Amino acid sequence: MLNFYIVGKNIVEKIFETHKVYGESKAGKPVGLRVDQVYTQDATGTMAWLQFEAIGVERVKVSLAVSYVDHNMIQSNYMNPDDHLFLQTAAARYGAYFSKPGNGISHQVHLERFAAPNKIALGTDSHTPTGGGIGMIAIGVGGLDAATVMAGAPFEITMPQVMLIELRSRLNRPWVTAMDVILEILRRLTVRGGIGKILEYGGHGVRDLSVTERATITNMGAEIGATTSIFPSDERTRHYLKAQEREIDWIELHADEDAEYADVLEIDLSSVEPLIAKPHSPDNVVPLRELSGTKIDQVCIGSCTNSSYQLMKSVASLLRGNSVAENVSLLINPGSKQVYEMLSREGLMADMIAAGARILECSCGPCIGMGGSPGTGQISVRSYNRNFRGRSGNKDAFVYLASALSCTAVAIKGKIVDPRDSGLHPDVSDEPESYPVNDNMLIAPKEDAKNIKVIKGPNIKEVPFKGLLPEKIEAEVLIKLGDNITTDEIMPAGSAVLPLRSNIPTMSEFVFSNLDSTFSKRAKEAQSRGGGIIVGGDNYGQGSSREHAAIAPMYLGLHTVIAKSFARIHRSNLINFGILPLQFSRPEDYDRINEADRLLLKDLEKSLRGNQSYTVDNLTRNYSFEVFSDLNEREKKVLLTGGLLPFTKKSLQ
Ligand code: MIC
Ligand code: SF4
Repeated sequence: MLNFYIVGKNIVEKIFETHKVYGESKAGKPVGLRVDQVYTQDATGTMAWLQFEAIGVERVKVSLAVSYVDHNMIQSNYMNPDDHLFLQTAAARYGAYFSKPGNGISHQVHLERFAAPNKIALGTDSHTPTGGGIGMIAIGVGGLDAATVMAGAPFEITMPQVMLIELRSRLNRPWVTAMDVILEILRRLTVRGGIGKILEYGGHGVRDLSVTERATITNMGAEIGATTSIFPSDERTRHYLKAQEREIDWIELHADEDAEYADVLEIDLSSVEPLIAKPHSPDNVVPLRELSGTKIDQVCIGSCTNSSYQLMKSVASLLRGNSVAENVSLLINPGSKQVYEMLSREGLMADMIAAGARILECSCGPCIGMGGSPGTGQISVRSYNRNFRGRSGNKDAFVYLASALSCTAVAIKGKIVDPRDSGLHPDVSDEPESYPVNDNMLIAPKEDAKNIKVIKGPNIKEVPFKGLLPEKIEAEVLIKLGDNITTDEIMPAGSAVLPLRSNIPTMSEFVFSNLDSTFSKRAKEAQSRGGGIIVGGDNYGQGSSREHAAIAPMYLGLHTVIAKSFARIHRSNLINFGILPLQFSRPEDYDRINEADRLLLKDLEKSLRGNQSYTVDNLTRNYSFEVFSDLNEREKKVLLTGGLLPFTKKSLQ
């Protein structure tokens, strides 16, 4: 007799199964997925939409596409407003919603207005997993990946392992928040602990968290290196969607009782305490009390991680009747127009202003160095998600990350304090019964759009491409780097560089500029001698999804990156732009290479089609070593076709 034993499914498997176009949703196997929603933000979106245009289809083919403007908001010359107009006209022409500058940070607005359980969304930003708070698989990708999916291709991913984060008990409110939970997980798993994984939340503790609190946790799963994070969809999810007048989008979604997971991490919510991440990495986490007494200069509250109405209301309650300390500058960027409007109507904004806060528009702002940079040697405590050196716009500043409530207490006291000993008492409220829904800054796609002209300002240049994979590479090691190099280090952001996102030739001058100001000059010189190679450690390219960190070095003549391991999005971006990501077969060989060594790799196509092992001759030091690539069949084809754009054009023909 046949004995059928059907194993229960976790949430990730359930969603992947209903969206599978080809392949297997088994860890390590490539799987092609039908995507329901794609969204872009302006800093990565100009490239994405230029690439969409280059693919040459008439209209986006996914059910929902949204183009947000939230990063490049400072209009100190023509560049950013020109980009905004390009994005608005491209959205109108190709069938996407356009979220006007001022409507809010993409992830917050998307959660409010579009995210829904059981859907799959891609976003051209690493914090797209924010949507996991509502029970959606939401994955951050590079612009070209998003463009190809909008043009009708499935999204292919190597199926990650699913790790259960089992939440028990309840938070010790008022001072312990969702931000402390994710900092605790970062402390335990580090910035590499989530690589190749999706974090699925479960356990009774889930009920203690509202949707926006869950979204704080899934948002910052990006810092763990996870592909995405997801919560179940339950009555609290229904409540949130109902309050957003979208109850129709609700469906219940839970893991089966006997679902299986590759790994389990238990978190007892009641034992989490107020935490803080020290410079210059989000996993450098300690209890806040350990830093008590440290004098600070700036506090920033908001960002896509912590700017829900529920949270901002508690922040306002702390500020009511208090003053920001003399030595502190407090900046607040509400996450969306909806949140901003609610705070204003209820007088909560007045409490913030009266206390001495500087209110910024609804945008990323200081989080990405778009204004609000701290001064030299200054300490800034932020409710944001990243504190990489230099990201604030000043590499000589020290950025700490803590919850919005801890940030507020610290701003009032002028120094780091354990908020539980601050003598302050925040009001803790639940999510409201209804949100004011006013989508007047969200422009719906036009029906008859064929004659709409896409307007490109003079700063918008064509996207460069690499061309076919050469038979051999003989090139120079331009730079040798350590572990966890961020895309902020490869291609810095900030108010000077961000407006160049549509202009690779000019932007490429800034590659690695915070680490080595001679890099772009040296790379250009090396071009006449065969081009360049980058040598990296573990987790090369962590952080932002910006494909500029691949395109700009490529423009400067980069052929390959040899690293100990790669972060997911950056690895895909390299492949998409025809750059071969190679890994040391023996990590010790990393130690033997030096900057300026000349390396030779032969028979690239043969090795790539064969066992993906390559011999590298170090011509300067006269020895050889082995490296490998771990490309799946599609990635091999992409590289052999000269990158994802020509590959997609060919496959859509
Ligand atoms: C970031 O937080 O680093 C950014 C800026 O939002 C990036 C996107 C970008 O570089 O444009 C991200 O998270 O992907
Ligand atoms: Fe914007 Fe900062 Fe969020 Fe990135 S992390 S989307 S820069 S608010």
